[in-house]
This record gives sequence, structure tokens and C-alpha cells, in this order.
Amino acid sequence: MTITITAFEQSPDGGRGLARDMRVRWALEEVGQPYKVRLVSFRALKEAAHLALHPFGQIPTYEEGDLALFETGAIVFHIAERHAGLLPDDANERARAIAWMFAAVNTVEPPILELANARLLESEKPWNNQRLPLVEDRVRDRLNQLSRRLGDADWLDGAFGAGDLMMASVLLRLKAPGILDEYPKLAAYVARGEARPAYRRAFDAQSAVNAAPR
Ligand SMILES: N[C@@H](CCC(=O)N[C@@H](CS)C(=O)NCC(=O)O)C(=O)O
Repeated sequence: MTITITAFEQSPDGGRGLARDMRVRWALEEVGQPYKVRLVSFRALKEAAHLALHPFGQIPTYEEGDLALFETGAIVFHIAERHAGLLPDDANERARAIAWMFAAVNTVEPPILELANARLLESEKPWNNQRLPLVEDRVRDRLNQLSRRLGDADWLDGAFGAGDLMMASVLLRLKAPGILDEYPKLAAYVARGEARPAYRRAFDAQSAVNAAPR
């Protein structure tokens, strides 16, 4: 059955891998599933046809036969459940890998998004220079904890899997502001993710959309 995902017609980051269709592309590349991409403009995101697929008017969405999904965590979980390569067979190991997926989107990503908002949307506010250090500290708290847990391991819990795919995707947003480099073990962890051939293929495909002449 054909898999179709949605992605930005023009990504705000210019196709540097931060738009969240990257996670889905990466997962599909890891498990070797071909997919099609439907590009969506910002206007179309908020129109009825797209809202029927995604109640919050965002990308990415995922369609396969009569299944339509939104939320990257749910989409990557679905892909990992259906195809070998991203979740372990052992029940306990599998449960722990799923816990890391939730940790990525529910515990680590929120302060990172708060930081992005504080930097991009609130920089002109008179209170920003007081709030920004607090927000940065909340990110650093999480990174300290995560770095401690990762230690010298390559991946969070055994072999690379869906938990790492989601966690590395979430951490990537911290590369440009420089915070990730304060945590060499996490920076190396993200670099290992980026070095995976499946990641490279996904990145190149997303980047090509934004490089295409209009
Ligand atoms: N929690 C959602 C977040 C999706 C999301 O924020 N998508 C962004 C692009 S990376 C978007 O569509 N932004 C446009 C908007 O919210 O209007 C997920 O993980 O799928």
C-alpha cells in the first residue's frame, strides 16, 4: 500500500532537517519503505482538506490505505510496529524503547520548543532577557540528565531504534543555538544519528524540496 506523507512546500528552516517530516522520512528510510510526499503551503495547512487529516493544521501527516495519522510520535511508532528494524523483539526491551520515544516528545522536546519560542518569538519583549536564562536552564537540566543516562553508550538502550530516532530528532534543534555542544556525549550521539545512511537519504530528500526552483 502506498504511503503518503505531507511536508512543507517551503520549510521555515530552508530544509536543514528541522521540519518534523524528517522524523517520518528517517523512520521510513530505516525500515526500507518507499513513500510519496505531498507538499503543503502554509495556507493549505489551515484549510478543510488538510484539517480533516490533521486537526491542528500541521505537518507531517501519514496516509496508508484508509489509515490517516498525525503526530510524529504516533507515526514513527506505527512504522516501527509494522516493519522490522526500529523496535526490539523482546517485550521488555520493546517497552523501554517506547518509553524513550515518549520521553523524547513529552519530556525533552517541550523545554527545547520553549527555548525556540523565547528566542524567535519573544526576543523583543521587555522581559525576554530575564526569562531566557531560565528557559535555557530548563533545557540544560534535561540535557544533563540525558547525558548522564547515555554515558559512554552509543544509543540509549542497546541497539539503535525508534527511541533514538525520536530523541536525536528532538535534540537536533539545539545544534544551531550551540547548546548541544556543551554536552559532548549528546553532540556525538546526534552526530551518530546524522551519520546513518537512512538519515542522510531522508535529509537529502527534504533538502531537495527546498532547493527546487519555484
Ligand atoms: N507534535 C507535533 C508537532 C507538529 C508541528 O509542530 N509541525 C510544525 C512543523 S515542524 C508545523 O506544522 N507548524 C505549522 C503550524 O503549526 O502552523 C508532531 O510531533 O507531529
